[in-house]
Amino acid sequence: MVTRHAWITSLSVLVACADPPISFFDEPRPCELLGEVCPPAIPTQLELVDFDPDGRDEFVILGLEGELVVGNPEDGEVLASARVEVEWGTTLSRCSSADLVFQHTLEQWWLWELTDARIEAADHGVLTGSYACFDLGAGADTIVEVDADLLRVDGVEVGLGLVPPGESLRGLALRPEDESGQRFSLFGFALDENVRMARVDLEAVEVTAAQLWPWGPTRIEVLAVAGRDLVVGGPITLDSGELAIVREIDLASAPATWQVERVSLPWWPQQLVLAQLDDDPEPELLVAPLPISALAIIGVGDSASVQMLELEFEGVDLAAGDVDADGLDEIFAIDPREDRILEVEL
Ligand SMILES: [Ca+2]
Ligand SMILES: [Ca+2]
Ligand SMILES: [Ca+2]
Repeated sequence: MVTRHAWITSLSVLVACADPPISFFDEPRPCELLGEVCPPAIPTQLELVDFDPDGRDEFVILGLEGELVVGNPEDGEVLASARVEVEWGTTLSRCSSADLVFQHTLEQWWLWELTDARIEAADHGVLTGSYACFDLGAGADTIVEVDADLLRVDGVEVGLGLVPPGESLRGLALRPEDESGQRFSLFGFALDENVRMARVDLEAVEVTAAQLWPWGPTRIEVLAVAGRDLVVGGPITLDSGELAIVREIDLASAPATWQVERVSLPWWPQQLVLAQLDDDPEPELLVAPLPISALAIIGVGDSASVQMLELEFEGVDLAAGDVDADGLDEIFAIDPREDRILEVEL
């Protein structure tokens, strides 16, 4: 508690002197992150990135008061921190690159570069549609924006032909189709909760296939690309949910083809994280309800295998990363009752 009190005191001083929205601490500050109350005082978002590129992932924590902190999961040392703008609904997500995180509020977005012991704003803009950062296939992250039915990438604008006037695509996910960074499949959903798919060629400035897949009667909570597959999940009844694994998606053929495998769950899937938990190079899906009181580990392979876990705490914001450089990911969540980060023991 002494540590926490000291942190809050120094933070208040910092706020008073700082030029918002960004400020930095001069020196790393020791603190127990795992199992102890730690900075930020009230963590709300968690990601893992390899901040000092040694193969071990570090914690990136966003606090309720706008503290963005990189911490060492082993000893809790704070490696870098910045003050950022937050409001209700602010999210933080990891980009494909090892040292980038994407943050947005309801009105603005930032791309943060975590490098050279610093947190720096790499890009920044006003939020007008749906945004996310993706590796389009060329090995570098790009901000992809969908505003109404228009896709914008690096100054190129392409009409998608996916959503009715006045609507926009939500839950963006993307699958590169080659290594050019120019051709990819784009997935999302609109107000009617049907999955939209499009094959985009930035070089030709064209969409060669725009498809709709009727997901089901209830709303979509999670949507992500896992390897070559699309994963969609949401509630089915008041106390059950479903995950659909959409395989062999071929948007280049006419008509486009795909296959759907459905996995039933005893709760609504509201958190979806990709992780590497075994020797099989295919990613595993970590799926959880909110609060995170249970976890389904789903191997997508040729057919889905499901392992169900009950957790001893109710967490928020599931995240995974390899903190000990053994090639396998560890699983973490924020424990909001104790304002700490806990590891999910498998
Ligand atoms: Ca590292
Ligand atoms: Ca695997
Ligand atoms: Ca590991």
